[in-house]
Amino acid sequence: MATDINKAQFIKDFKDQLYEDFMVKNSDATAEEQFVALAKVIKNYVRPDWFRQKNGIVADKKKTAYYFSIEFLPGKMLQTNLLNLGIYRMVEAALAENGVALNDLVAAERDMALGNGGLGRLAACFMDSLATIGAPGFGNGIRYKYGLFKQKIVNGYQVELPDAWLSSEGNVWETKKPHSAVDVKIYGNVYLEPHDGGVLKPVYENVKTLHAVPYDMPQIGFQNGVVNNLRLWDVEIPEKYELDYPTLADRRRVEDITSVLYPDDSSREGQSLRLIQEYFMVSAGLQTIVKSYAKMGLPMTAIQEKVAVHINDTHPAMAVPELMRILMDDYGVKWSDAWTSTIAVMSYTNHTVLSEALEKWDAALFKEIVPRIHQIVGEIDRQFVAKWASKVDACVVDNTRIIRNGQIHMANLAIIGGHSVNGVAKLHTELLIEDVLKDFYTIFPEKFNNKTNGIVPRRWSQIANPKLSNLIDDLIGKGWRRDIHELKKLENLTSDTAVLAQLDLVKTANKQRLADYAKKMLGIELPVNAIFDVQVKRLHAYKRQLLNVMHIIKLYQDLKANSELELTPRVFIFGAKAAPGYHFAKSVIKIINELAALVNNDAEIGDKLKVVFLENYNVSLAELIIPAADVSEQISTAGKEASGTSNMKFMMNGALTLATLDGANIEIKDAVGEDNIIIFGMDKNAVYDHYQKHDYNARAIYDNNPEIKRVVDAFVDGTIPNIHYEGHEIWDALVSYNDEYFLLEDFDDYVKKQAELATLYANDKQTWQQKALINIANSERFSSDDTIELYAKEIWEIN
Ligand code: GPV
Repeated sequence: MATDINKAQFIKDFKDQLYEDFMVKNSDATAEEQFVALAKVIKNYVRPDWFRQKNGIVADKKKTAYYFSIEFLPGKMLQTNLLNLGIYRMVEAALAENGVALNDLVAAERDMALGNGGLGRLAACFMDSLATIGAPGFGNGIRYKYGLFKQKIVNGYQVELPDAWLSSEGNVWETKKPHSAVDVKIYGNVYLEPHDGGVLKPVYENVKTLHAVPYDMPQIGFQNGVVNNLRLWDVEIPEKYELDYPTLADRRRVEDITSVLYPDDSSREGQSLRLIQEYFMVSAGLQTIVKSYAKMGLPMTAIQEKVAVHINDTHPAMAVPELMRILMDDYGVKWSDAWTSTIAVMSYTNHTVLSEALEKWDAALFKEIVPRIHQIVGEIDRQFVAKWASKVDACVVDNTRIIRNGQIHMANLAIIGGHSVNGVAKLHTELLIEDVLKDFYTIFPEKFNNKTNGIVPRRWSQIANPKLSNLIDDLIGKGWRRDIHELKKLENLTSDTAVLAQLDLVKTANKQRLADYAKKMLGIELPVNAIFDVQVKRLHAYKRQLLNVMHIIKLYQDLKANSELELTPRVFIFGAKAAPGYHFAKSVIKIINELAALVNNDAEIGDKLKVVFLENYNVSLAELIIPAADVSEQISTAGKEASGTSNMKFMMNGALTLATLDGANIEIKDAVGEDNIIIFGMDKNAVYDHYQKHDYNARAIYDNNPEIKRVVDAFVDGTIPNIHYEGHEIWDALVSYNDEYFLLEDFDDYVKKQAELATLYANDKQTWQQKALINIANSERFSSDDTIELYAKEIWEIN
C-alpha cells in the first residue's frame, strides 16, 4: 500500500522518475517536470489496487455501477490523490527537504475541465465518493481534446479561447488501453432479415466504423485501498476501414467527434456531431460492459444482477436502445427478455425543469446517424403506446411517448427504459412529480425518487481550506477528516467567544489569499475588512446575476446621492462563464465589468464598494474563492435551480447563504434553521401563481416604484458608461418583455435582507461568526458520500 511508503523511498522513486522521463536532476527540473514525475509515482503506487478493482468485476462477479456522463469536471487531481492515499504530509515534507514546494507542483497541473458546471462537477464528486465508500462504481465518458473554453475578459467582454489541456505533457493520470478498444458503427442503412426460428437479424450497409479507444484514470478512495476507474473514450480510425476515410477532411471529421466539449449546459444545438458524441460514448461503454459480463459465464438474461448503468441527464439516454441492440443482435436475447433486463439495468437522473434544456432530436437526423437505434426506439415507442393506450388518457400517452411530431424525446426514453428517475433536491423532485413529469408519475409512480446532491467534503474543506481544517482539528480532533458527520460537534462551541474569534481570523486570512490573487490579476486592492459577497456559477438568466447587479447599482446610487451614508464596506465578487451563443448572458458579463470599472475608480466611493469579475471561473478558482466568502449568493428564481451545489460548498466554508427558497437552499435552511440563513423573495408557489394567473406586470412595478425605476434606468441613462447596446437589451428584458425571472418583484426584499445582513456584519461580528460556525457544523448533511450511498443502495443495489 502507498501508505507504507517512507520518505526515503518516495524521494528515490521521485528522482528516478524525473531521470527516466526527463533525464534531469531534481535541482534542475522545472515545476512542470516535477509535477509529471510526482503524478507518475503516485500512479505507480495505486496501480495494484486499481488493477485489482478492475479485474475484480469479472473475477469476483461483483455487481458494478457504471456512471455514464457526457461531462466530468474533476479540476486538478494532485492534492486529492495525495490526500486520499494518505501520503499528503509525507510527500509535502519529503519534497520540502529537497527544496521543492508542493504548492508549485499543484500550480503546474492543469485543470481537467471536461464539464460545464454543476452537472459535470457532481459527476466528479460522485467518482471520489464511490471509491471512498468502497463501492464498485466506474465512470464512462468522453476524452475531449479541448475542455470547456478558457475565458478571457477583453474590454469587459467575454472572449473564448480553446482549452488545450492535453498539450505538452498530456493527461499524466491516464493510461491508454488499446487492447480494450471496440468498434462503433454509425450511418448507413439497416434492414432486418429472418433467421432460424423466425429471429430477425439486422443487416447493415454502407456503415462508417469508428474505433473507440479507452483511456483509464484511477479514482482513489479516501484512505481505504480502493481505486475505481474513470474510463474516457477517444476516437481513432480503424486500420481495417482506412479506405472509408480517404481524405484529410474525412479524417478530421472523425477526430472532431472527441474534439470538444459542448460549451452550453442549458440548451442544445441540434447538431449531428453532438448526437454522434452521445452514441459513441454509450456504445463503446456498453459493448465493453456486456463483454465483461459475458466473461462471467452467467446467463445473458440475468445481466441486471451484475450491471447497473446510470444515465446522468439525458445525454447518455441512448444507453437504453443500445443495450437492447447488443443483447438482441450480438447475444441473441429475445426482445421481451432484453427489455426486462434493460429496464432493470438502467436508471436516470434529471437535472433541470427548464423545458429548453430537455433534449429532443429530430427523428430524421436520428435515423440517418443511428439507423438501428432508431428502429429499436420506434419499437419501444410502439409497444409503450400499445400498452398504455387502453389504460390512461390519450393525452397522458401523448405527453409521455418517445416519438412525437417527428422528434425523439430523450428524457422519455430514459424514463420508459429504466426503473428509476430521480431529481437532485427535494423541491426539484416534487416539481418533477407534480409538473414537469406528472404524466409519467401517473404511469410509473414507483420509479420516482429523490437524491439530494452532495459535495465531496475532502476537496471542499481539507484541500480548499487548510486553515479552517487546522482550526477544526484543534477544536474537535481530526476524526471529522474521515467522518464528516463529526463536524456536528462544532455546534457545542457556538458560544465560545475565543473560538468565534479564531474563526474570524481564519476567514480574514482566506480573504487575504483571494485579495492577493485579485491584486495580481486585476491590480485591485480589496479591503479584507469588507463583506466578501460572492456569486460564482454559470451565467444564466434564471440564476439572476442581474439581481445582484441591480443591488450594487442601488448602493452606488445611494452613495453618490449622499457621500456621508453609513455603509458596511462590501466587495462583490463574480465568476461566471456564459455559453458562447448566449447573448443575454454575455451582455450581463459586459455590464458587470463596466459597473466594476465605474465603482472601483470613483474616489468618492473609495473602499466602501468594490466589484470584481474574476475571469475563467473553474474548479481551481472555486477552491480559492469559496473559502473567502462571507456571503453566498444563491438567488435563482424559486423553482428554477434544480439543486445547486456551490451553495453546499460555501456553507461548508462558513459563508452565510443569502437565498431564495429554491433547490437545495431549502434543505440548507432545514439543516441550519431559519436564523442562520437569509431567505428572501417569492417562493415556488408565488412564482407558479403568476404562471397560472398570467398576472405579472413588470411595467407596473417599474412605473410605481421609483427606486426600481432609478436602478433599471441606470442601464440606459449613461450612469454606467460603455454599455449602450447591452444596457438597452437588459432594460428591455426587464420592462418591455415582462421580466421573465421576476427580478423586479423580488428586488425590494432582496435589498432589505442585504441591508440587514450588512448591519449585522458591522455591529455584531460575533453573532455573524456564530451563524458561520452553525453552517459549517451542519454542512455534514451534504456529503456526496452519503448521497452516493443512497444511489448505491436504493437505485443500483450494489455493495
Ligand atoms: I440539465 N445542471 C448543469 O450544470 N448542467 C446542465 O446541463 C443541467 C443541469 C445543474 C443544475 O442546474 C444544478 O441546479 C444542479 O445542482 C446540477 O446540475 C447538478 O445536479
